[in-house]
Amino acid sequence: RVKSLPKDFVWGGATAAYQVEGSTKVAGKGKTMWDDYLKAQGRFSPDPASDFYNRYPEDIELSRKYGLNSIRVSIAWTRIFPEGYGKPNQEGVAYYHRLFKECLDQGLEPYVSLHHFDSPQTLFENGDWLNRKNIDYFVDYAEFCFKEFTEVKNWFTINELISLAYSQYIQGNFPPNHHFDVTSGIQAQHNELVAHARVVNLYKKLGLPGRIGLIHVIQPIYPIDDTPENVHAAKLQDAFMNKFLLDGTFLGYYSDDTMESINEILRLNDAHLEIEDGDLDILAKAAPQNDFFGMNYYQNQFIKAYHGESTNSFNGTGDKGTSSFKFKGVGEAVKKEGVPTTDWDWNIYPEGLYDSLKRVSRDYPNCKTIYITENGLGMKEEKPAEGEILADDKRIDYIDQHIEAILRARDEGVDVQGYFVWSLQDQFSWANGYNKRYGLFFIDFETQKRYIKKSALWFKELADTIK
Ligand code: BGP
Repeated sequence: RVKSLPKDFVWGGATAAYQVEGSTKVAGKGKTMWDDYLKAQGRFSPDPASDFYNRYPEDIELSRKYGLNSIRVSIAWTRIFPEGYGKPNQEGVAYYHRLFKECLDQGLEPYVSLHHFDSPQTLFENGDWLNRKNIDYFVDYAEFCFKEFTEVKNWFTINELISLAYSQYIQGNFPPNHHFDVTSGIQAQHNELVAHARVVNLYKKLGLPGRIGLIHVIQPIYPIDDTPENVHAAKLQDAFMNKFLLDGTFLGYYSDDTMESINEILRLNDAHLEIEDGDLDILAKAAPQNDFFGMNYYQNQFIKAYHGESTNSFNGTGDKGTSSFKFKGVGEAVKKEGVPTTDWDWNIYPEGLYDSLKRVSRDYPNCKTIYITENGLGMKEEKPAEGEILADDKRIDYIDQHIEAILRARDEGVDVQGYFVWSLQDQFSWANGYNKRYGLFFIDFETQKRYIKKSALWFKELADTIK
């Protein structure tokens, strides 16, 4: 369907340190909140993941060969500061210098996140983002990185603030596994926004020559029908999943309309939010200073009103029909006829991406340039025979439909400048392990051998149309 890409389009693959690097116990690295948790859970290990710590030259070479001009990576906070603060670990610092050099030497522009779900264990134990002291440590870590890694010109502070807060405290499938702990869920969102804003303000104060932004996953919420009850439920769910964070980031305050919904949710769930003196000044100062916005998009949600007790079950195995979500006083996620779903019950709905791009550019003038920083299809896939190419036509179709939606929004004036597929190569998935694959390149996790998927060839064909 999509025939060509715009001039100078950023065309990349995305990774995250903990999901690709492996080598979690080497070279002075400290533990993240996942190490002991995954061990105790006993389902899957973060080692060796994609062994990117050792094999990055190979993956970067593949990226170049298949036409990518950019790559999204994250720095593991615990490779730089094993305990989250204190003395920097020189081996970790040296590793990222080597990685960035390799990217640049191969003609790939690195887009670098400072935090991608991998809080240091020490800070996790003292409250993670719920402890305001950890915001200070994050700002210090960011400052160190800005001054050290001057070869990086494109920074993201935090990846998917909502997914982290939601998975930790609402859905309960990330450590510490709280379910519908609404106070923590909203407080973590706010505190992470303050952390982001402080880092943006610092970056601008330092007058550094690069660009900075953050990454939100947008999950557009639609009422299942137009009854007032369901329309209201969708409005509440949207405030919790999207609008609270978008307002905080790009307006620099939470609008009355947003707070009306948030307060209704808090009331119904005996929860509260604390905004400290000065927080809103920090947000207001940062809002116009974001250079760009990284939007991740996978799926939308259809919502119906729900008044019973909150319950949910998370589909971590890829068995269709096993996920459910019911949020007291807010809503219940339901499926809509005619909308296909993945094996993990995620709706396939490219129109949601188009709608989200239009919405963000219409409602948030401070949101200037947008990059789609993640989008892709998770599947179970078998290793191809030697010399054969894995035919992932479903993934190509998924990406194709979503690029089409992006280009349509762009034609209508939304400033989208690039696309990073999730994911570059197959990786370790936080709550699904190794059987949910997203990559352009298949990895046999036992031998670490890379195999080409058809989507990589398709990516290359489109890459060749970028002038
Ligand atoms: C996003 C994360 C990624 C990645 C992706 C796919 O929320 O930023 O780190 O994991 O989702 O999610 P999953 O692995 O659960 O399918």
